[in-house]
Amino acid sequence: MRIMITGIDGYLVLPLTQHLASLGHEIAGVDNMLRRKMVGEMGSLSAIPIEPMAIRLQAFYDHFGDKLRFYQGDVTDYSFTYEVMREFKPEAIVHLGEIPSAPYSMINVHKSNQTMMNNIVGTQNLLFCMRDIVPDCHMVKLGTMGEYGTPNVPIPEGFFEMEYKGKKEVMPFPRIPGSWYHLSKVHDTQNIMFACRIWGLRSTDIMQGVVYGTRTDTFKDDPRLRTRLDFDEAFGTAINRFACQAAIGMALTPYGKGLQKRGFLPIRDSIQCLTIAINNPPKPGEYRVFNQFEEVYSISDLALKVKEVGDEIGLNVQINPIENPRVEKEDHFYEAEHRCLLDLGYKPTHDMKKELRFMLEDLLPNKGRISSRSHSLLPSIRWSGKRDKCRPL
Ligand code: USQ
Repeated sequence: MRIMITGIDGYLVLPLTQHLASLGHEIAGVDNMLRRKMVGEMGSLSAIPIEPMAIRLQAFYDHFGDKLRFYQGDVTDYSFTYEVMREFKPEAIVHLGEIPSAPYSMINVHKSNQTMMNNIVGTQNLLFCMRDIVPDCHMVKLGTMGEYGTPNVPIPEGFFEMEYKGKKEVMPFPRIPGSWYHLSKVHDTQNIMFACRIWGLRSTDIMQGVVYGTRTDTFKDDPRLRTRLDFDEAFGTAINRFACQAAIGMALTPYGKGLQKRGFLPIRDSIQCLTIAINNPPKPGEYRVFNQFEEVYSISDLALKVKEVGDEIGLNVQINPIENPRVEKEDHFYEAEHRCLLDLGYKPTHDMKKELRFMLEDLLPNKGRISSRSHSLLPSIRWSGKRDKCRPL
């Protein structure tokens, strides 16, 4: 299949691209190299050393042959996107080229606008190009479980049914997102749904939970193929940050009560799920939603798991809850349906401790890199708009 993938320099996308190439797909990889710049702006770097794009591409060719054409550019630039799609004519687009950070979008009006503009305009350009060039193409779009927020009722897979005067209507489940970033994904969702309804396009909108881990089966022991792992407060997810904190002997930082619950999945499962979505396209005109996560944990449970694994290898991990810089429910109901991918054959890994052990093995040799940016492990971006370091509770 001809698959266009946006964001191929990113954490999840690089190994996804490797995996799809190893299955024999032809790939157009797009990236504007923004992630490296933004993490730099946060005063941080990837805990796992990564290569410049030219070396990554060489390693790709060495292991996977000429399956990848790389296009450096920005999907918010309509002419660039149009040209790539006109030349490559994708049968599927996997759109992961968005700014993925809630804290980054909460820094100030500029970061909020940048996140909105980047995410919404990029998706719009792809939708218009699909309509005009490849109307039968399937867009697999990365949304987030955070679009739903944390309501006091179970979360279905995108839609729910309402009945009035004997007539049934299927409606999108309400979204109560927790940041400007999560809102940008809600807007994307609305726009994609509209494009499918009006133009007959087809799309799978993936509501993904928090991804973690440093390993997939695609790296082939070649360090040039490794993917990044961020730990700064904007681009590191809770569990990746906790693993980095454990590796350098810094106390783990659950925010507030730490009873916030989220759905989690290891990076290797995320790749498996996205591949399933690509291999099982919806019908023309269909917009569907998959909730993509493996297991639900509270943030405190996560911290305890990292401690357990760290202690087993002699790290003596401490946990010090700190002030919560975010405005969010700290203790709440959380139940979300996630059947679609399982029905299509997703086999969850079900071994968070094993993944955590791999992470610590990969992070310990990079202690120096993480320690050199340890300031970025303590949050200072508050949802109130103030910017000062959070204090221990
Ligand atoms: N948290 C801590 N301590 C930390 C970091 C985070 O307690 O050091 C808490 C946060 O307050 C939040 C939870 O952990 O309650 C999750 O935070 P996170 O930074 O791991 O994840 P989030 O901001 O929700 O965003 C991440 C990705 C985003 C993706 C989302 C999936 O950055 O791209 O969309 O996970 S979900 O969380 O399901 O919305």
